[in-house]
Amino acid sequence: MARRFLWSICLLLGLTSQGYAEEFEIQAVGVKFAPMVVVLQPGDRVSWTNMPAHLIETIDVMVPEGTEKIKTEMGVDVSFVFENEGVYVYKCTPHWGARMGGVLLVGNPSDIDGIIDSYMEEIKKDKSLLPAKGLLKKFRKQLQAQGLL
Ligand SMILES: [Cu+2]
Repeated sequence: MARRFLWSICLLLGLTSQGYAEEFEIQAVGVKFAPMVVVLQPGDRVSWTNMPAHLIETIDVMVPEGTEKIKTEMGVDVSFVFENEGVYVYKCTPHWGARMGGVLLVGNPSDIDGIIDSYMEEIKKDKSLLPAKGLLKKFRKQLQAQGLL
């Protein structure tokens, strides 16, 4: 009887934690996104606020395979749910020269280090991606600090 009771509790907890999606907010502050790095789980939502002169555009070669492109209109607060596990790099296109962008880690993809390395390789092939270098370096450092790498 006691065992069955415990089992029901576990089942209940398992179900509720699975159905719970979190929400994260990123604010545009000057020509930076804060926080610049967000770690989330598949199904979680990310909102970008305080976007009067900004937009979000994912970088084609720096998102998980099969991910739909995001490109928002200038000056609009937006929010998206991320389902595909992996590392997403995005930019504010008009402020890309000032390195305005950010990185999302969704879920727990295998070989995060390898993903970062492959994105760094893309930068060597395409100079317009150069601002992503600093973002990826900070991303790697933060994951190391959090014990995720
Ligand atoms: Cu901007």
